[in-house]
Amino acid sequence: MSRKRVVAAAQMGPIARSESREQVVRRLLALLAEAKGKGVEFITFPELALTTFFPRWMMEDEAELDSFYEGKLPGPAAAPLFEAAKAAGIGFYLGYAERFVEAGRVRRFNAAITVAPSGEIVGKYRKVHLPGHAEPQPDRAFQHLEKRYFEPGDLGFPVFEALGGRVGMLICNDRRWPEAYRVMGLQDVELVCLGYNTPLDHAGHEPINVLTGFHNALSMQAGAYQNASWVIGTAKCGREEGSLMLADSMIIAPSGEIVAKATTMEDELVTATIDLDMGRPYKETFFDFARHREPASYRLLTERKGAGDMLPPVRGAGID
Ligand code: ING
Repeated sequence: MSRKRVVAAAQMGPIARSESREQVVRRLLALLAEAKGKGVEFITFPELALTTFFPRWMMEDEAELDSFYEGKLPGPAAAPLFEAAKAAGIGFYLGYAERFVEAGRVRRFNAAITVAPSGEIVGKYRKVHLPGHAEPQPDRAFQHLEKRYFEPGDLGFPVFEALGGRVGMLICNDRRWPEAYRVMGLQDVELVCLGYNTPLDHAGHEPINVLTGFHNALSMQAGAYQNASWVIGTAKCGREEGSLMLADSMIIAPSGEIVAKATTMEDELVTATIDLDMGRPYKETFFDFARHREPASYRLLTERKGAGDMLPPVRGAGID
């Protein structure tokens, strides 16, 4: 018996700074309606899907900054999306900026939730890998201040039951870090959902900037293949408040093959029928982690943050 599911990447074009949450939610509802018409069971929306990508600006005024965050979801603006999805029996991943006060301290995370077709929130994730800077950088057309506006995620990389399989989440820059997929791979993940906002000028080096699309696909295809999992990557894209961001939303199989991809830089529903059993043959042969991985040789992965000195040769290697 195969576990086939119809899924979608609900790509969004630019969200203007002046666009209200109600206006944005109307766009999400239109994508949901299109998904319903196509028999879609699960939708991945982008990172920070309710507002413009605000880390591109330095903001001193805390009230202005707070205006881009949500408290507990669903708030009043997002409620219609949750209601319509439940009525349609469609589950979804939604990226948003999370703000709350804990022990008198304001906490801010770049977060995402997964809602089951039943309407129940079954997964919560906070972005671990924050790119960019904490302080504004000189000579940049746009800032990238995620290290200023968010804390690194403190929930690890959870995997949970949804769609009759094992589902996990990443957010944007996480997709470039193999450890992130592997922690979920070690929980037998079968579908990784992620949203991204990827400015084409982020690296500040043109030879790298021109490869943004290649690096996007490379990262997600590698993560999918090396963990024998499906990956849905959904962009918020286009020229958003002057900043041009990558589109290329795509759905990738455990084989690493791209099975569906966006062709516009606007709101676009990218759909595919995926078989959650497709990763099984990989996990039973050369990616059978229990048979082939050797964690005793990987200690440096958790002992070191940055690259450092070479390790001394192991005794008895014959070269000491
Ligand atoms: N954005 C970008 C991303 O990881 C970036 C930052 C762009 C990093 C291009 C490297 C190259 O896709 C977010 N929001 O993480």
